Amino acid sequence: MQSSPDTIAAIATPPGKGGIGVIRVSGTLAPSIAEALVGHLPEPRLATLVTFREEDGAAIDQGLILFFPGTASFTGEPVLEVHGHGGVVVMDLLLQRVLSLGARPARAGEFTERAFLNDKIDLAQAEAVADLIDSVSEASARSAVRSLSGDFSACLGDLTEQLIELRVYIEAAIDFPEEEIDFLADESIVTRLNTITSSLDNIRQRASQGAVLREGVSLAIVGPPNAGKSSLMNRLSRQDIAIVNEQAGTTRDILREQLVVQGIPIELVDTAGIRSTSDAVEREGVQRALAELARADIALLVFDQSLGQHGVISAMGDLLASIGSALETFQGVLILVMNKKDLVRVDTGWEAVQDILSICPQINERVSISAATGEGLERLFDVIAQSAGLTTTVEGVFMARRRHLVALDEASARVRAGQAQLAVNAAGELLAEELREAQRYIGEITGDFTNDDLLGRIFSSFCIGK
Ligand SMILES: Nc1nc2c(ncn2[C@@H]2O[C@H](COP(=O)(O)OP(=O)(O)OP(=O)(O)O)[C@@H](O)[C@H]2O)c(=O)[nH]1
Ligand SMILES: [Mg+2]
Repeated sequence: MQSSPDTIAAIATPPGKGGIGVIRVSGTLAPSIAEALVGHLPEPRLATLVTFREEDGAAIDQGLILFFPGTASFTGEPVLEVHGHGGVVVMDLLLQRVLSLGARPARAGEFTERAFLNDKIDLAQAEAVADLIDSVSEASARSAVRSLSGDFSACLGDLTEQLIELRVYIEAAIDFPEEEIDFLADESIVTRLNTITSSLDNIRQRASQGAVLREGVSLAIVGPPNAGKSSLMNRLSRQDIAIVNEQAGTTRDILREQLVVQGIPIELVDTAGIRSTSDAVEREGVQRALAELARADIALLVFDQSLGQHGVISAMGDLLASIGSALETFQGVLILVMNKKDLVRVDTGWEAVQDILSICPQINERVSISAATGEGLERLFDVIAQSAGLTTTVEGVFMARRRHLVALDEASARVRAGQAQLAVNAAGELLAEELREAQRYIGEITGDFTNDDLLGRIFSSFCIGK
């Protein structure tokens, strides 16, 4: 791969006022732009205090200039960083001056794209640049930086190495049949395949936790009217978002709020209480509640335990009668929340749980809380975090994207198919072919095998200046 002929420039700091603002320039014209802008070529990699000037010598601003020559830069091309004062007008004047010296405005993500094209970073690292900048929690920032520094890529590199070695071994055996390797009897092939599948599983687990940190999960609060869903919404988000009232059927519209629970971004959704009703508006609210349930990753099924054992079971019965199929087909994690704990001396409603579990076996977890006092909330947060797939036991989470998980799953499926070929048919050629495919899928993650469409999609989702 070679560097692109254009020299690109963009304001790299966010728009608005700031103590400083930075313009980034990358490409072969970088040295000549520096000379024209400040009168001399700055010493490489040394921050120099200079005056930036227009063509006629008029000063635009004073600031620092940094020059990274040759290929030892972020993009792999000569790079300039122009640090001026961070005002909208002065940044614009500086950028116009740089553009008049032959640079063109950079497209979104173009600096990182050049870093990738010039082999400075691989694709997973390039994506981690954007993910680090967009991180909404400390945990996601830490996992992004782990991917950015190449830990994820290094694991994938090891895996690719193992795949290649095994392929070479098998293909040699196929090409020289006189050596008569008995594929079935060759223990080393089986062992190596097992090692590969277990490292794939390990990487997949670390990456899927990173994907949760990055993409977050949607959490729907559903249940019968008056159970305290809106009170729970307000309690979880620590804000007074939803109207709470002792009237059944208070909430009709869907209410949404973003929050971060133990480092996981969560979209919290409050819904209308589910019951059969003749009120057209409320009926629409119930329809919308069901639609939210269907697309949620996690659902909190909330009941009022102060209704007592019989009351709760009857509420559950009503709910199942009107939306039973929605619960049966629900794909996510279903958490039973027994609310209004403060109103009961002993957990009376809790006794109903066994009955509820027997009529609704989809329930994965149960928690007793009081939305009014906040009791039980800590445990609910833990259960939510666990349900989001984040067990705190896994070390070294990698920031990963959906496409990485898909590629890892495909690779894993190919290796397992290969194992089956070996076990059932003792077919070396087919095993080798599956391993080749697995390697290709791993290569898609790091960008060894990718098409331009995918690259375009990935980099265009960046901001200008990255
Ligand atoms: N004592 C007590 N009261 C609660 C608790 N949670 C909710 N409530 C009360 O129960 C009533 C209903 O609460 P909401 O949060 O509006 O219930 P909802 O499930 O959103 O109701 P709909 O929107 O009508 O479906 C209100 O009077 C709340 O103050 C709780 O934990 N303890
Ligand atoms: Mg409500």
